[in-house]
This record gives sequence, structure tokens and C-alpha cells, in this order.
Amino acid sequence: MRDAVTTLIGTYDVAGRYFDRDAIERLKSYFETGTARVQAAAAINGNAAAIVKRSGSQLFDELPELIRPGGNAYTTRRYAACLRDMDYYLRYATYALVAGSMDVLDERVLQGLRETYNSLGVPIGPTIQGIQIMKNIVKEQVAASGVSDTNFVDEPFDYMTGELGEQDI
Ligand SMILES: CCC1=C(C)/C(=C/C2=NC(=C\c3[nH]c(/C=C4\NC(=O)[C@H](C)[C@H]4CC)c(C)c3CCC(=O)O)/C(CCC(=O)O)=C2C)NC1=O
Repeated sequence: MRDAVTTLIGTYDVAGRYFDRDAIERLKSYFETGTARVQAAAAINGNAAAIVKRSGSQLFDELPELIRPGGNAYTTRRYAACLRDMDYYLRYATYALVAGSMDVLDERVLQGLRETYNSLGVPIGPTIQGIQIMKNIVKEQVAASGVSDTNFVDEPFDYMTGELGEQDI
């Protein structure tokens, strides 16, 4: 698992090079945004259960068929599995935000996920919708905690939905 700094070091070490201007710019940006990223993580940690609950409620309001007989989140067990998945997405998004790297998502969340979902009939489109709902709720929370520019919060959520939605070739 890598963060923004170890990734950069890896790249330059393979080439046997000192950091150039580009690398320095990236390091600067990583450290300059550090406080906001940590503050976002704190805002999420303090509200994680509520964020997951609200995201689930909004998803099931928008797509009530998910929790009706025949829906993938129908029955208490599957409803709970769905919210647990949302909680995974939130927790790992927080790690990726702090790391400034999406590597943890590839390694711990996305690997084999689409195959698992397909084999269990977990619908991908609604999962993507749920992650996007959660992104917007998280951004509200992060903004409310005093972070002025919350655009960086998009990245891990958009990364997960992009990877999940990718079509097989
Ligand atoms: C940390 C990385 C990680 C992830 C991401 C993960 C996902 C994951 N979600 C699963 C199931 C599931 N996932 C869902 C999710 C949903 N159903 C819907 O209709 C909604 C659209 C959606 C919620 C938003 C459901 C309902 C199941 C249970 C499916 C079943 O057993 O029939 C399963 C199958 C095994 C199990 O039930 O625990 C895995 C592995 N597991 C992991 O370890």
C-alpha cells in the first residue's frame, strides 16, 4: 500500500533520479493540502455512522425497489450487508484521502469486487448511485467542519465508482 510520497519516491528511485521540479510541485501540493485532508478525515470519523445511515436512506428513497421483495437489499441480512458495504466505502475513502493516493482502494476494496457483485447479483448501478450520494453528504460534513474547498473529497468516491462502472473489454 502506497501514499503520495512513497509512490513518488518509488518512481524516482526506479529511474535513479533526484526529485525534479515536477516532483517538488507534487510534494508541495501534498503537504499544503495535508491539513485539509486530515480535517476531512476527522469530520468523517466523527460522523461515520450517521453518514452511512443517511446515505442508505437516501439511496432507498431514490430506488425503493432495492428493499422490496426481489430487490438485492431485501431481507434484513442483505439490507445490513448493503449498509456494511457503504461503511467500507466510507472508511477506505478516508484512508485514500489521508494518503493522497488511491492505491489503498485498488488493493483493499476494488480487487475482485465487480466479480463478487456480479456473482451475488448485487447491482452495480445502484451501488454507484449510493457511493455518489455518500460523496455529497461527506462534502457537506467536511464543509461544515470549516474546510473551504472540498473538491479534493471527490477523488476517492469518483475513483471507486469509475472502477466499479468500468465495462469489461
Ligand atoms: C473492504 C472491502 C470489501 C468490500 C467492498 C466487500 C463487499 C462485499 N459485499 C458483499 C455482499 C453484499 N453487498 C450488498 C450490497 C448492496 N445491495 C444492494 O442492492 C445495494 C445497491 C448495495 C448497497 C449499496 C448486498 C445486499 C450483499 C449481500 C448479497 C447476498 O449475500 O445475497 C460481499 C459478499 C460477502 C458478504 O456478504 O460479506 C462482499 C465481499 N467486502 C469487503 O471485504
